[in-house]
Amino acid sequence: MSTITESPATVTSLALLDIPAIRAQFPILGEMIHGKPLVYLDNAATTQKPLAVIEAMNRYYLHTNANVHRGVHTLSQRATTEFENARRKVQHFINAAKPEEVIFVRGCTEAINLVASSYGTKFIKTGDEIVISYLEHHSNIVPWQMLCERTGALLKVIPMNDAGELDMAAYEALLSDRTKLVSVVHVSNALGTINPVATIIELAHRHGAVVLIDGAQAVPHTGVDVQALDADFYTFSSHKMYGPTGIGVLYGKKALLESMPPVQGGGDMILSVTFEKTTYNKLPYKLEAGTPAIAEAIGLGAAVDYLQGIGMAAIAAYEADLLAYGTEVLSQIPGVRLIGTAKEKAGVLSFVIENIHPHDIGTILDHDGLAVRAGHHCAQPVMDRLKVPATARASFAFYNTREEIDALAAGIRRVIEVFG
Ligand code: C6P
Repeated sequence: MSTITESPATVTSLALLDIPAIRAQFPILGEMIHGKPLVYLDNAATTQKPLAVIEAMNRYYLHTNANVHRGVHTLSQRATTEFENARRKVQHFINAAKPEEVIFVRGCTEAINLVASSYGTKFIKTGDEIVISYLEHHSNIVPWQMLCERTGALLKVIPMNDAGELDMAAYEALLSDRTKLVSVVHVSNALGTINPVATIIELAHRHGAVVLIDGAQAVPHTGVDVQALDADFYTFSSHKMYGPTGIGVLYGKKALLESMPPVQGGGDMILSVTFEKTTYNKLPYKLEAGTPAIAEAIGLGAAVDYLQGIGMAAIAAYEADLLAYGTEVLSQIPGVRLIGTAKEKAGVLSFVIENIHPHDIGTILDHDGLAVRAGHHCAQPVMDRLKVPATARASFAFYNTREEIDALAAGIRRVIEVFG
């Protein structure tokens, strides 16, 4: 088995994380799968949850459960305080200027759809242009196609090279005064490419376009500062950042969110209702109709605390080491081809093996306790562009280890043996 010579920087970053102690915080990592220890390498699909998150949600249901923003009784006030504290935790985590710039939604998909349905329907007109990229997840393609169908706007796509990097010259050439909105992924889920989002935003702003960044795969792995980026909208899901499913975040600059009409009407989003006229509540409630996901918001807040306790810089450095090690180890296996070789990458290794379908790779690896994802990863245009029907994908979290990458490599060698 190969090893990589460690640079002093790598050794320092590895020393920063106490991996056995971290792993002990994730009880599920002790599961046996088909009699083998679980090696969980499907973190881009969803991450596992630490005890801190599970216990925060349990505590809420055991001691606090009540509806928020509605009751004068003690439990309701407690629930409201914890819910709004979670919003503030998220605000500070991404450095939003104000808590009301954090809108709780069901997940990244709902956040993008909310911007397309609300902002898009109000401000995008026939002949306007929306720019996305080849690297997008379907949730950052389809809502814009639906908006274009409704409005007669045009969808333009930033091309990418064979390594999975966006063609920035082509991007600049696409921008014009017709460009009203740019929506680009921060980190590709299918390939791991880290896009130069600060530059993408700056160039779009020169043309007066508003920019949404899909941060689903960025927020769990690197520090994100929405003000430094000058992002207009930034979206992500709790379940990919060690929090529960069922909740995610739409960050938006206050002035933009204020300009947006609600797309759902109901409780909590109103100030007053008569049969003649309804007046809407202030932000963030205007865009959060109905009882929110209260326990989930509290769980997300606990995930933010947990991540900040470890430190995003240490997490990014440790995962960069895992990626470098994994890239080297998998590159040495004859017949394995890595898909997505951008210079700037996060912890994703997509690969194919000659003459073996990725679903077969995934199934055989599962027999060894190795959880990877196989398929098009909800990014079919990426697969089409790189001329592969699907890939197998290992995606890392800070609880993964070099030993687990060695286990993946051994599993891949067995797959190749089985298929002769
Ligand atoms: N990617 C993956 O295995 P939701 O489903 O709303 O939580 O997240 C959607 C989404 C949006 N953007 C990006 C970049 C994503 O990676 C995802 C979800 C998962 O890659 C499930 S398809």
